[in-house]
Amino acid sequence: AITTPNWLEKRVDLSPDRTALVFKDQSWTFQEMFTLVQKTAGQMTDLVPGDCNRVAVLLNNRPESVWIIHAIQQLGLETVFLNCRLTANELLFQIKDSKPGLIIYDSPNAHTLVKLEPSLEPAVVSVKELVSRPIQKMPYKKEIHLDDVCSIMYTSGTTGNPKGVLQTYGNHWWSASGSILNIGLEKNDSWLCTVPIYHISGFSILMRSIIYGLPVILMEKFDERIVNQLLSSGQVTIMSAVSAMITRMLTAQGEQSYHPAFRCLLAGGGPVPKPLLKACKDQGIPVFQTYGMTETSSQIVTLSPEDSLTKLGSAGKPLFPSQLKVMADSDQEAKPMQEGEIFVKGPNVTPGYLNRDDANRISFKDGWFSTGDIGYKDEDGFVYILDRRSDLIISGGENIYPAELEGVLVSHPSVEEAGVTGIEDSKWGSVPYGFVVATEDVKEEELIEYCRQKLASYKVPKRILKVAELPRNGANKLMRRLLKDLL
Ligand code: S0N
Ligand code: AMP
Ligand code: MG
Ligand code: MG
Ligand code: MG
Repeated sequence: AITTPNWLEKRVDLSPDRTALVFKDQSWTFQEMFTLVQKTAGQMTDLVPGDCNRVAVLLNNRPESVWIIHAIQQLGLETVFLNCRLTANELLFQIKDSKPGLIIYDSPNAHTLVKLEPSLEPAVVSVKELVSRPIQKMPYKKEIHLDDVCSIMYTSGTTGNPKGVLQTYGNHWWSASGSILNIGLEKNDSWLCTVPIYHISGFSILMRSIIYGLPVILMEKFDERIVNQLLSSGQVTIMSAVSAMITRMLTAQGEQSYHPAFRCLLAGGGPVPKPLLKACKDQGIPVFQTYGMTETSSQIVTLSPEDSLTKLGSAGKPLFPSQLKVMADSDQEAKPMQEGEIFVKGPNVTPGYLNRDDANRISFKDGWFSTGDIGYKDEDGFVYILDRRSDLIISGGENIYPAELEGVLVSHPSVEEAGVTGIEDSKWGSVPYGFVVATEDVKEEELIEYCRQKLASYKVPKRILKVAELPRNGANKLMRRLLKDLL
């Protein structure tokens, strides 16, 4: 395995006085950050049992969260990122599956942890408790092996339990390299992070910051007015966003243009509608569509600056040195303009899922990762993403799996059968609607409330409609795509 020096230490050696992080009106240099990270590591080290190499975090986008995530890396441990929007029940499986030796949470997420704690084995510590603990001498990592796992993020499948995606240091290194070889690095660059750090969209910004020596402007909560101020002030040059954010930014901004220093709006995490891209283009906003996923440690295909105007609608070409192919069927590559399933290969692609031999066998074919997404390449090799093969619903950048919601609906005593599908939505892109065959006169509100008890609120169906029967094929399989016709 390739060995490199400890990345944060290396960064501090190269550019100690550059700004590493900005949060509201506070900022920290890489040297200041390193001091806080080492202190945090010293406060954490004796909490993690010696036979355990993982720490799970349930943390909002805050400065202390950044120190903690780097401290975990300094100790040579793996970080399991827990999605702060999930309910305690939804998180339980991920914790049991990844078996962390310690869970760290911050005050905005205490309400979830309180419900979890009785059923948890690992030690749990709040950020408040952690920062007042004594500082121990700690065995920090002098070197990093690129094959070592750095982070684990859970993603669900069409059926079955969520899967922990392993992201190695090498995956992050190559992802950061591919990104910068495309958009370049300029002296005044800074990257706005208002996407959650528990998603790879956000965490990848923290890793790029260390690798490039670039300041991150961190926001705890997305607020289009504050974002627009930052983009108009010249303080931010690059931003990662999902469509739902961009729509809100445009609405709040009106005709006003952003500062010319703002040079890259990376738009991904789900479909980026062409009218939205067009609106950005018309306002002179430098939008770059990107296609990437947890399994590729963020972007794997991104439009390049020179093609951003001529290839509007395309996600671009695979970043250096990654590859992408479209398969028309299991052994036939698609011709230009012909759609098929997208496969990717490259050093930023995950080595696999945690504890999931079956899923790993199915997902990888001759070193190519099967994404489950449908798309095509045009005659010039530009990639267009059309759809998911599976029934995944992406709402505002969060994934929703119909099968999970159907399971919850059917568990209600009045519901006999349930089908869930995504319905187009101007705010979120797509939102789940439920269709149920119900035995008695149960009210829609009651079923929605029932879902609220069990599911993260972004997953709760916007409508739950009673129908006489669900569309099924000859084999009695639910035809989710026909559910729309029942509206
Ligand atoms: C869009 C966001 C900011 C909306 O959240 P907001 O406004 O903060 O809402 P809250 O105040 O928390 O809640 C209010 C009500 O809204 C509901 N709600 C919140 N989010 C959603 C949602 N997504 N869908 C539906 N409803 C939502 C709440 O539930 C609440 O409802 P009630 O009142 O009923 O309780 C927020 O959703 C957000 O941050 N989204 C982005 C998430 C994200 O980053 N996803 C990307 C995941 N994918 C990847 O990481 C791979 C791609 C990638 O890396 C990438 C992506 C983009 C750009 C670049 C890259 C890259 O490759 O580098
Ligand atoms: P996640 O599963 O949260 O890692 O998000 C990755 C998924 O988001 C991909 O597998 C795609 O289905 C979807 N996605 C990401 N980028 C795009 C894009 N530019 N256009 C359409 N879908 C996208
Ligand atoms: Mg919130
Ligand atoms: Mg997701
Ligand atoms: Mg039932």
